[in-house]
Amino acid sequence: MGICSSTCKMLRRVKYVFLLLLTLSVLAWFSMFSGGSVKSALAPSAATKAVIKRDSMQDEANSGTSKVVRLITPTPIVECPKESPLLQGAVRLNFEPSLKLKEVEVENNQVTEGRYQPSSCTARQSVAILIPHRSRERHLLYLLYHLHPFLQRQQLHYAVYVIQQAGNATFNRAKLLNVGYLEALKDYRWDCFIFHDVDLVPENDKNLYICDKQPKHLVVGRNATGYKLHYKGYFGGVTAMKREQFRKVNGFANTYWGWGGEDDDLRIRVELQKMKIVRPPADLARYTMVFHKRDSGNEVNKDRMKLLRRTTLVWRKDGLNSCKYQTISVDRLPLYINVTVDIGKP
Ligand code: UD2
Ligand code: MN
Repeated sequence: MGICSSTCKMLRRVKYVFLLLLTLSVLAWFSMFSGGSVKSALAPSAATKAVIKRDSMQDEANSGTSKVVRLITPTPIVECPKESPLLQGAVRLNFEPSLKLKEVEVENNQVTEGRYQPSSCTARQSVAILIPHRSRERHLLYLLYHLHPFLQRQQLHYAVYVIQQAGNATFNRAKLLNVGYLEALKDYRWDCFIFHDVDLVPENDKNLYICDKQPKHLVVGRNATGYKLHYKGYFGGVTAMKREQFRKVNGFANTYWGWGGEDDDLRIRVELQKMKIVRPPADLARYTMVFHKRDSGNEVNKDRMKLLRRTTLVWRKDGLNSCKYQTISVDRLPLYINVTVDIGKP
């Protein structure tokens, strides 16, 4: 009995130890299980993954043929107000000779690959800024310096495209802008396009870079012309057209090589479609044009008057639908998308 009782005691102790171990292992299992569920709450759930995938597919679908799939930050639900509270009106422009690209990049660190969208609200329009360019680096720097904060104060979703004409053949502003339109649509289904000279800096941020029901001419006046409209029907410098408006007129003519005429040609196209050019009030639509001489390779186009007389006959076959070019490179730089292109020669 004495022996039995000590054996029974030992057996009981073993039982307790066993029970304790069992409890501990159950607790361990439980904690592992709940740890897993915390992790899974942080990781995208199947539903979230589906949303992300749909967003990126949407982005890809919008981007036409583009292979680049980017996850853009989720768009806030609230639409931005009609008038941005960030506007300042007339702004002081600054053309500091020592300005460096790096400084402009640092000041605009919310711009990624030339693109920006407000974080607190959904922009009312998505706008592509198209800048035709060759060998005007200084002008481009001043424009980027002023334009990025200007567009951000207007609470726009936007991207800046610089379309560089490769080679030394005669410059063709209009064809470069057609290329810009076609290339930008490969990235995103922009609502509105701003065709923008590199040397024109807007002086008032109430001159809105959005498209209206009618094509809009944004440069009523500039310093060089005493801020007066150049001539009736003038449609040069900076213009805004909706995606559909520009497609309807078949874009710019591709056949204007050298200086002049291409802007008047676009006005004729617009009028042929019974559209009417609108302008913001003169006190807002003011620009400073950085001083320059006529560039070599952009001599006056002596044929421009002759070409303008044919616009009515040829606009259907000379334009976006006949724009042939070879893209040399598309570089997504911090502050703009640089499209270098071979557009041929006259
Ligand atoms: C006027 C128009 C411009 C256009 C041009 C005739 C205004 C304010 N602007 O500009 O829109 O109709 O006449 O073609 O009325 N460029 C280069 N590199 C070159 C040559 C031109 O980048 O070598 C680009 C640049 O964006 C420049 C634009 O083409 O701003 C127009 O050329 P411009 O500035 O020499 O002509 P401008 O000031 O007479
Ligand atoms: Mn100019």
